[in-house]
Amino acid sequence: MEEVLEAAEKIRSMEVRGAARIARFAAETLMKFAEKASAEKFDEEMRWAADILLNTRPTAVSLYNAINYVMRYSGENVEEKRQSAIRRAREFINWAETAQRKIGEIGEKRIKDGYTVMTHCNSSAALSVIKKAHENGKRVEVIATESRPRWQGHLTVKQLREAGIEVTLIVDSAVRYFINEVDCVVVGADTITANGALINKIGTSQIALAAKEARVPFMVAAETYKFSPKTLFGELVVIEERDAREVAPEEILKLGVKVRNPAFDVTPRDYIDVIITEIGAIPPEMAYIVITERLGYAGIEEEEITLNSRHFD
Ligand code: RUB
Repeated sequence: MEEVLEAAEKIRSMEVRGAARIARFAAETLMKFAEKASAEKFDEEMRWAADILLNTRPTAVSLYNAINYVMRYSGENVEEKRQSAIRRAREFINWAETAQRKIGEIGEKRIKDGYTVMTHCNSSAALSVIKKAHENGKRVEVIATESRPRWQGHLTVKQLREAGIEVTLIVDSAVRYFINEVDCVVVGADTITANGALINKIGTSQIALAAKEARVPFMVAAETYKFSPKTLFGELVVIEERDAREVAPEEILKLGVKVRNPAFDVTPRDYIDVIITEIGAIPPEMAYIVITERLGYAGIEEEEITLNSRHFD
């Protein structure tokens, strides 16, 4: 139980961050927990662990989808259930890894030799696209935003340099200044709603706006487990607001200044040219179909969207 609490703290404190990594980490944590959970109260203990993990960060639906996938374990007795949960966790991790590779292969076709690509925050799916283009011998340069207040852009520039890719770091507010030097934008996703809107790191929607004005294609790299079943029934995605101290020092806070620190924002589908998923490059208008057909939520009632319901078949 201690390990689940520690894992939850790692997600909350952002030691483990990024929608894909959070999802895989939650599946791994549940897998290890399932190995040790008691025979007497297996279901109860698994639900406890799932709840703890779920209540860490509210915005990325990947966390919900990963936990839901594992919690659909089944079996005639506890040992069968245990093995089923372990197997399902492995399946999810495998899905996540395969999807990211596939996204790279599909997305790289949109990047031509000599392109300058802008990216925001630190998305493993977006970087998979850029790195694949580079691996395939295309000359690619990247303009990466700092992504304040948590500086995920620093991770991005390090990872790109490790891959041997040319990169320029800019402040978030310089996006419009540089947008005319850019051939396309590639960002990741925390959640994609049923109507094709993107929820991603704060600042993403401003980049989309600048890109549209400059007629620069705006691409999203997102595994299908980033699509949100709950939004089928009109549920709004909760945007996480983090501690004011991430943004302002104590000397400012003590003046009584109100500080808001939303971690994500919403980009409407009209600003998105294409979503690169592991099942293909799709228009945002297809989000509903991805949720119903690919994730298996067709014909499901709102009250059935709970952790233990039967999805993903
Ligand atoms: C991370 C973020 C990333 C998406 C996609 O936010 O917004 O763009 O999660 O990343 P945070 P990936 O740092 O607050 O978790 O493609 O790796 O899933």
